[in-house]
Amino acid sequence: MNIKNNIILALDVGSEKEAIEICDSVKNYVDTIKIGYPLALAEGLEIIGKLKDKYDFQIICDFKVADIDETNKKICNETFKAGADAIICHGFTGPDSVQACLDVAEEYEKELFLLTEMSHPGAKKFLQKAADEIAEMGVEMGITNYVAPATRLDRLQDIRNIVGEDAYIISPGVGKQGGDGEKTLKISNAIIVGRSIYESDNPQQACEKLVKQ
Ligand code: OMP
Repeated sequence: MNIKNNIILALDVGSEKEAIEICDSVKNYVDTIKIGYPLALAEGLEIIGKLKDKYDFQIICDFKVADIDETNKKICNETFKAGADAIICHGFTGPDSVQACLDVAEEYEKELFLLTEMSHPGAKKFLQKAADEIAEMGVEMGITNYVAPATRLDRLQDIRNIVGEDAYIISPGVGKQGGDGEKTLKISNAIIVGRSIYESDNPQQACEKLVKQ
């Protein structure tokens, strides 16, 4: 994926109105938006098409798909049918579940991001122990896009070492979760930023700061 300024806006707002306000103010800085459950549950999957039509953004759907293969297929199918350019799936569910997502992404000629280790403190309890193996599984499956944390640069580097320099890593956790954008971008290809932009009194300035770092 080619992402403007290497910044993905996590648009975790609760209504179309708020989404439009933020998108209007940052559209010169970002061209890739991540939509997750908050906005999709509030406004329905139609929000994907609406934002794509209005702004020509690339849309990554963060549904952290984590079910059995047959259900994952259905989730991915609905998401790509609604116009998403990419979907994020969990890796802890194992290869059959992830392969189902990969198959549907390929069918639509869209992209899949495999989530390895999460960025929040709770990820240390269970997920961190499996994260290297999840990344290794991704490599074995031929996956080239990954999500890995900006909040633990040592772990981000470990995951980079496993997936290789040619893989595309996007990293959440910059700003409100404590991660540093500049340091993260030395290892990752793009950062995912939500609240530091959409909760800011001046979202444009928040983007400018991230671009200049
Ligand atoms: P802020 O913390 O507000 O910048 O938002 C971070 C965004 O990244 C949210 O949409 C989270 O759901 C998402 N995220 C994480 O914060 N940590 C992860 O490990 C994975 C994700 C994600 O998959 O995008």
